[in-house]
Amino acid sequence: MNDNMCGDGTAKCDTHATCTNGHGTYTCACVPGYHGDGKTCTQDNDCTTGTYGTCGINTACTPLYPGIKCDCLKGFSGDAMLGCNDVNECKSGTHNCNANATCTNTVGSFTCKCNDGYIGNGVKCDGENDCTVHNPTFGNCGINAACTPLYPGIKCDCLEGFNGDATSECDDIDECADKSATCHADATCTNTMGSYKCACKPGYEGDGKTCTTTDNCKKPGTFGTCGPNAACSPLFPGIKCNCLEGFDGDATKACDDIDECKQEACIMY
Ligand SMILES: [Ca+2]
Ligand SMILES: [Ca+2]
Repeated sequence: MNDNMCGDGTAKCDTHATCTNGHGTYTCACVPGYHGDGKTCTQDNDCTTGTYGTCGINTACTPLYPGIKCDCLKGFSGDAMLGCNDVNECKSGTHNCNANATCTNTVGSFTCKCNDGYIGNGVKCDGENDCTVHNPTFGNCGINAACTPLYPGIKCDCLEGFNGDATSECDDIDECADKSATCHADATCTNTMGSYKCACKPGYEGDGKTCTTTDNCKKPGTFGTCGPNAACSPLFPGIKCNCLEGFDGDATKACDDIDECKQEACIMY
């Protein structure tokens, strides 16, 4: 008969239990602060056992093993052991309602509602858009003008390409006349409502802001150049070189003066 099962390692008690020998047997018992059958012991949760008292209303209990910790729930304050009361966020100023909203206290929280004339979720409240809502106080912007809401009020600006009194009417700017147009020197400018158009003059090509000649004789290097004393005629593509009157030779290189006196025709005169 083994009378020392606790001492020889045969007994299987929990590490948080005491072992007691018997005749050919043993018993396990959980130590204070733990509960169970002795083979398995679980630590007591003092929030549920009440060994260390209980927290008050509107609180949260945290077991400390041993002991408890009491905290007021969010939105409540006071002595957590005795109980916590609702915080009136509207009165304490801890609310986050918009300046143009009304705060209403609730148990554990609060609500925000935008005041009349404002739109939003209470935390963010925008004034009514006086550009879209017809407001006799602020009126409307004029013709060819853009409206910007100011909450409250409106701001009127002439559209791009227009100027004048934005509250009544903005007129088209004649960019060609006032020289603000950026057409190329070899382009013509045409005024339009709110803008202007540039078009390259005949003999030029491009978008009007940039124009290049279509005369191949005026594009040095592209098709070569005619020599001295030669005339250039544009071809499409290319160029043609001809010696000027009174000159001859290779017009693409150089034309030389014809010495008429050395010619037979001269002798006749
Ligand atoms: Ca509250
Ligand atoms: Ca214009």
